[in-house]
Amino acid sequence: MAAKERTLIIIKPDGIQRHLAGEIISRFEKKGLKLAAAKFMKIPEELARKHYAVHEGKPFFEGVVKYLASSPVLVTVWQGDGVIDITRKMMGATFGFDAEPGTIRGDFSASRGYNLIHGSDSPESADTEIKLYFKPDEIVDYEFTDEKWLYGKND
Ligand code: IDP
Ligand code: MG
Repeated sequence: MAAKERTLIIIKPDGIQRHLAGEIISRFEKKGLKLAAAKFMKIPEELARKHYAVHEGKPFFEGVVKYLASSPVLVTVWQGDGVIDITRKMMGATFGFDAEPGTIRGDFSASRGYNLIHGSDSPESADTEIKLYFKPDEIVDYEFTDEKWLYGKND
């Protein structure tokens, strides 16, 4: 897996309103993932439509667009080996009531749609989604001083 693998993670409106942004960010930090960009914003409906374009035509499409645009969110980019798979596992299954305990959704959501967090599901969608929110020069590339302790030498 490329070390420069990146993913788009959004703390959704319910995550901000329920005061869970710090908790969620903290989990990714403690895992050793690297924050590469962050933007606190209210997503315009037009952008929410683009964000969820793959779901256009599905019964929940209009609802999820309105939800994403309903209140401010924290849009972030995280970087690291396998970051897409790692963050998807840490998020848990889509519906809060299905998600395993120990995952973000499993620990904090009992809802279908209001599930606190968005995370890209493939390198292709990460690339498309990151470009919706960030210019290339807004994504910061840097080294952790404890990189060798986080990732080991023999991996
Ligand atoms: P994901 O967020 O786990 O990748 P997707 O299938 O990509 O799940 O769906 C995008 C978002 O749309 C979900 O996170 C959830 O907020 C919402 N959503 C998905 N399916 C439903 C549904 O059946 N009812 C209501 N909202 C839904
Ligand atoms: Mg998805």
